[in-house]
Amino acid sequence: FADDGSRLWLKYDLLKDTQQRESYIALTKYISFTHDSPIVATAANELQLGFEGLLGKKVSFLRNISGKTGGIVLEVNSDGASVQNLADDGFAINHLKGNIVISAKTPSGVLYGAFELLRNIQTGKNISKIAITNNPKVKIRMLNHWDNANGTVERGYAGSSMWKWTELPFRIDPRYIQYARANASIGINATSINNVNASSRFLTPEYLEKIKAVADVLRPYGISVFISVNFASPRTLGGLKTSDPLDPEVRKWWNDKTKEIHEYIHDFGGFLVKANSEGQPGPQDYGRTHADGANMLAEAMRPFKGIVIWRAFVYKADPNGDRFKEGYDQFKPLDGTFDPKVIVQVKNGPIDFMPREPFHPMFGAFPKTTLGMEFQITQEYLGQSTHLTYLAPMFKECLDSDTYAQGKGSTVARVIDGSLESHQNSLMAGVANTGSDVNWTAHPFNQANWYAFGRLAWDYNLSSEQIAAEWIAMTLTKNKTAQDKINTLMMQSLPVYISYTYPLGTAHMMGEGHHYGPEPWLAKSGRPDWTSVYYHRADSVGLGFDRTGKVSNALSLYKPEVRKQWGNADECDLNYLLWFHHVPWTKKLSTGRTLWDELCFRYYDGVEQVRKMQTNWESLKNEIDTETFENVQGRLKIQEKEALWWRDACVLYFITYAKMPIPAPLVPPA
Ligand code: GCW
Repeated sequence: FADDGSRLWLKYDLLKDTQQRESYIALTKYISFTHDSPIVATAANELQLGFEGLLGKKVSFLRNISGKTGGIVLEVNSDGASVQNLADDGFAINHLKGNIVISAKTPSGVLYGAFELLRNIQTGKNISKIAITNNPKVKIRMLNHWDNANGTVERGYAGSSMWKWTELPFRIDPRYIQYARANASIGINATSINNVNASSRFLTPEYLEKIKAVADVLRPYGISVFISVNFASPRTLGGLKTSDPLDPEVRKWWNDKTKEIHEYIHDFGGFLVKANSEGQPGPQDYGRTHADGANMLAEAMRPFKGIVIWRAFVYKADPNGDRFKEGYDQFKPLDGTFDPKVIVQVKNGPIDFMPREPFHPMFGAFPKTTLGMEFQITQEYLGQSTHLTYLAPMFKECLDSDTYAQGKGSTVARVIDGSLESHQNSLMAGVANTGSDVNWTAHPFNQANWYAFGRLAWDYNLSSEQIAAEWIAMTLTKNKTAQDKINTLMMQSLPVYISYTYPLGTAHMMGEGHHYGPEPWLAKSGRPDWTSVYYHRADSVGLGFDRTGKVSNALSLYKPEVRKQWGNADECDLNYLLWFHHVPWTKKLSTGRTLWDELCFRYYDGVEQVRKMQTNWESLKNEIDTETFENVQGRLKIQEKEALWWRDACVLYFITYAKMPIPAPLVPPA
């Protein structure tokens, strides 16, 4: 039986080790719960489904355990010591009076606990003495879909949209339920279902009815629905003359619309807004600020529990400016003016989801604003669906970065979880990589990035290796040696990708528009800041964008400790070097090579490493089901071809400036 990947990491195949199976069977004789809530029912059903698959037996539900032992008990809201230290979505799993008790303050906590217990069994842990207390670090753990009404997905590489707008609300695609299960299993509790380049159509009664149908499916899995809105909707949809956020008619329109939405979806999550960015309408069209726009929507949301998520991804077409500074500059004067219901959602880096960016300078610089994180799970600049690139290390590199906002240890993670500046709310969003492909993400390994995003949003202290280990054990193989090999492969994949695409802190040199493949020579585009030459600044002297003051003073946006870390070309981490310095081709780097030689070395080494990844994958042939094995094998061939493409395009382009030969050891003699 070939595995088509559709079950993601929730495979629940029968455990082959009989002894291990018996030990679990002895502890799962029944599932008991008394709390009447759809979410607790979801938890119980999921446990039943999991046990049936993994242990090969149907476990029944019990209302009253009356002294029985050896089962699973689901408890909500008990005053017991076990829930005292729990946050709303947190859970405790303990062996109490002969039963495994999952307790939580809320039904969702029980659901997350149930998935944790299943994960323990799926990964072969001993649960006989289980004792876990677990709270999420971030409150809103969210996917952002860039899905359009016509079924396309912006930057989607796994088929068309998973939302079947033409079928809704009448037909519910069973995949919505699989999607909800997968998300709940990793703690994701919110989703915005349409593209931030938003069509007003999503606010029409026709679409609200469809969105309601989706919300009804997701609710029992603890997932709330958000809508991305088009800021000009009062004009385009409501027929008003303006969408000026200070206009009373406009405000009334949003108030009424927000009420109307709640008639369909009583627990509506809120709005997500891209405004005055890349041609989208916004408050600046009327001389107003981002805060004016966001606060207007927050006011409309006041009677309800929902919130407003306002994106900080803004920049203007200025050939002499530095896009690096735009979000910071436009939002900095507004710190302290946003309504408490507003979260400003900031991309991890200042440019745009490049394979490696320094953390966004807004983190740590906005003490009076709740900042949310926006990661991109879909791999727009990271090999799309053909390159194997495991993203957990990238997410973590950003979260672990120290902003020094309040001295050492002021990490980006602590800005995001609200602990550094005492914010009540917190948000981590990931741009989804899901599509209509049978296996959801096209590249089987891209599933791991969805998985890793959810796990890190729940707990950013988990290591990339641990997350990979969980995913591999649940998804690919139970063979320990094979698991370790795959883990190594995943852990090296991001540095390898960066080597043959964007080494040494280069950025934004991809093909125009589609963003697939290299185009470092791109010098003319619709906008100066969409070209490659704007970013790499190659000339006869050297390579890189000086942001230490000569060309741009962007480095000054960071705290002194951070400036110190990156400000001196002799000491700057080579991974960030060309983000901040224009380095002469002939300069000796800490590796002992000149910049030119080092650049060539990394491009060439990247290709070699892909070849090693191929060989390593080949050695796993007998451990992985054929369909997945061949799927990855084929994609690795594309990856090798395209690594060569990146290498040759970039090296042969930069050689025209460096005017030096490719170092001899890299090129075999003719
Ligand atoms: O990364 C860029 C993408 C756009 C995207 C934009 C954004 C949704 O190329 O496709 O638009 O970012 O984040 O708004």
